[in-house]
Amino acid sequence: MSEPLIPADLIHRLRSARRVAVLTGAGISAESGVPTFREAQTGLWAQYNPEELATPDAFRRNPQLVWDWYIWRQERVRLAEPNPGHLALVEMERRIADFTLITQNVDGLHRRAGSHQILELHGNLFRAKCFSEDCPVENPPLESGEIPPRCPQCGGLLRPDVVWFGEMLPANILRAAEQAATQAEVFFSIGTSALVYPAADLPFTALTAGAMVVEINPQPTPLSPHVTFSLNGAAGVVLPALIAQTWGIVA
Ligand code: BV8
Repeated sequence: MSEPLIPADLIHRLRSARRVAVLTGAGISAESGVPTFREAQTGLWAQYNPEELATPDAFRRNPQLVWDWYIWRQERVRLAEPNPGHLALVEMERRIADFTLITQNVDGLHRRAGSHQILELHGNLFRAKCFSEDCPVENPPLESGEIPPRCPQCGGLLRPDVVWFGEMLPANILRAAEQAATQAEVFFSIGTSALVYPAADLPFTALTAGAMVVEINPQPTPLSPHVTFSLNGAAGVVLPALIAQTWGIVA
C-alpha cells in the first residue's frame, strides 16, 4: 500500500514551525492493541459502559469493581508496546523547538515511546491516590491484597489517579495545555472522537488563535468540518508518512 500523501502546505508549514502542539486520544494507542475508550469492551467488562465506570459515584457504589476494571486495563497496557504513531511523535518533538504533547490517554504509552514534553490531562492508569482525604501517596501498597488498597496516611480507600467524568482536570496541566494551544503555529488532533470536554475545546482554541489545525483519524468527528486539513487514516500510518515527507527520515 502506497504511503499517504501529506499536503504540501502542511509540510512547508511544519518545516519552518517553531511552536507545535499535539492533542492525542485513545485512537493513537489503538494500533498498540489498547481498546479505544468507546469501542466495545470485552469479557467481564462487555456489560459495562466506560463512562459509567469512570465516575466517583461508580467508585463509591462499588470500589472493588472499579478498582478491578483499572487493574484489568493496566494488564492490557503492560502487554502493549508503543506503535509507529507514538514513535513518529517522538521524532516530531526532536524536530520542533517548542513542542507540547497533550494527551487524554492514561496508558503512559507516549512516555514509554520516548516523548518528554507530555501533559497528561486525564491522569495516569499506573498511579494511585487517596479517595478519602486526597493525601499525597508516594508508594501505594498495591500488593497489599486489599481491593482497593488502603491509604497509608489516613486508612481510607485508594483510587486510580485518573480524572473521572464530573471531576475537574488538574488546573495547572489544563492551563499549560490551553497556553500551548493558543501559541501553536500548527495544532494536531490525533485519534480522538473530540467528544470529551474540556480537552475537545483545545483544537478550537488553536483555531481561534490562528493556528493551522490538522486532524488525523480514520473517521470524521465534530471537529472535522473546522480543521485546515483532515487526514483520514490510522495514526500509525499517517504520522510516519508525515515525518518522512517533511523531514526525509523514517521515525
Ligand atoms: C470536567 C480518564 C468540570 C478516565 C477520561 C463542557 C465543559 C466541561 C465538561 C463537560 C462539558 N460538557 C460535558 C462535560 C462533562 C464531561 C464530558 O465531556 N462528557 C462528554 C462525554 C460529553 N467532562 C468531564 O466530566 C470532565 N470534567 O470538565 O469537570 C465539569 C464537570 C461536569 C460538568 C461540567 C463541568 C472530565 C473528562 C475526563 C474524563 N476521563 N479518562 C479513564 O480513562 O478511565 S475521558 C476518556 O475519554 C479517555 O481519557 C479518552 O481518552 C477520552 C476521550 O475519548 P477518546 O480519547 O477520544 O477516545 P474515543 O474512544 O472516544 O475515540 C477514539 C477515536 O480514535 C475515534 O474517533 C476513532 O475513530 C479514532 N481511532 C481509532 N483507531 C485509530 C483512530 N485514530 C487514529 N488512528 C487509529 N488507528
